[in-house]
Amino acid sequence: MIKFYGYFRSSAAYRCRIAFNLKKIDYDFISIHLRKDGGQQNSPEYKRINPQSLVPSIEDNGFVLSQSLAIIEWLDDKYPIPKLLPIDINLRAQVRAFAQSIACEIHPMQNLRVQNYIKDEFNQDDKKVNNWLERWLGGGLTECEEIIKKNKNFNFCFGDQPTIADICLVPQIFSAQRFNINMSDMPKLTAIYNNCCQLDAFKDAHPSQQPDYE
Ligand SMILES: N[C@@H](CCC(=O)N[C@@H](CS)C(=O)NCC(=O)O)C(=O)O
Repeated sequence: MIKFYGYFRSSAAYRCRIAFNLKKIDYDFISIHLRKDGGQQNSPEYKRINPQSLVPSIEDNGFVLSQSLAIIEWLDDKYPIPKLLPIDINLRAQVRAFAQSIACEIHPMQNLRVQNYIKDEFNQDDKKVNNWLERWLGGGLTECEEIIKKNKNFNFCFGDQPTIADICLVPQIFSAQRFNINMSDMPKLTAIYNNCCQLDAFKDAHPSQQPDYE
């Protein structure tokens, strides 16, 4: 069985959980607590799995992989049904671009180690960190709303089936809610989020449903 290293609140791990669930693949979960013991992601044992000290990672018969989007595409190649990327090459590229807008532009700005660095190295208080999150999470999601506004009124970001775009969107909105980002001017993203949350694969991947939830 695939070993999956994650943490309930990690939005990158949340993406992989949704992909596992959509494809109905069981995995062996190994909890890496991001705050306990100085952050278990920094332990020498875990660094052997992921030298970047980030979750998620997977291990499958000696094959080790990190980076949630790489993991999801690997799962999609290995277990092709249901497809998480459209067949049409233009649409496929747009789905990847949207997923990367979240995973490469928005998400890194909220990372625990980035927030800690702002606080510890630049002596900023929680209010300043919240301003930072409002700028980068709120601003980034506003840009995503503009991208999705150009599409037809689909149930999901790029059609009537969830793709890696939705897989990235839902955990990002979960984080936005956690950091009190105002999304009242993002009706399209909110509607898609609500549609996704009706599906068992998304419900069961929610942080509150994980064995390490606290
Ligand atoms: N680009 C990476 C991001 C991974 C990432 O940032 N993981 C966060 C949790 S969501 C983490 O492990 N943070 C640990 C830390 O900040 O010390 C991916 O998509 O897998």
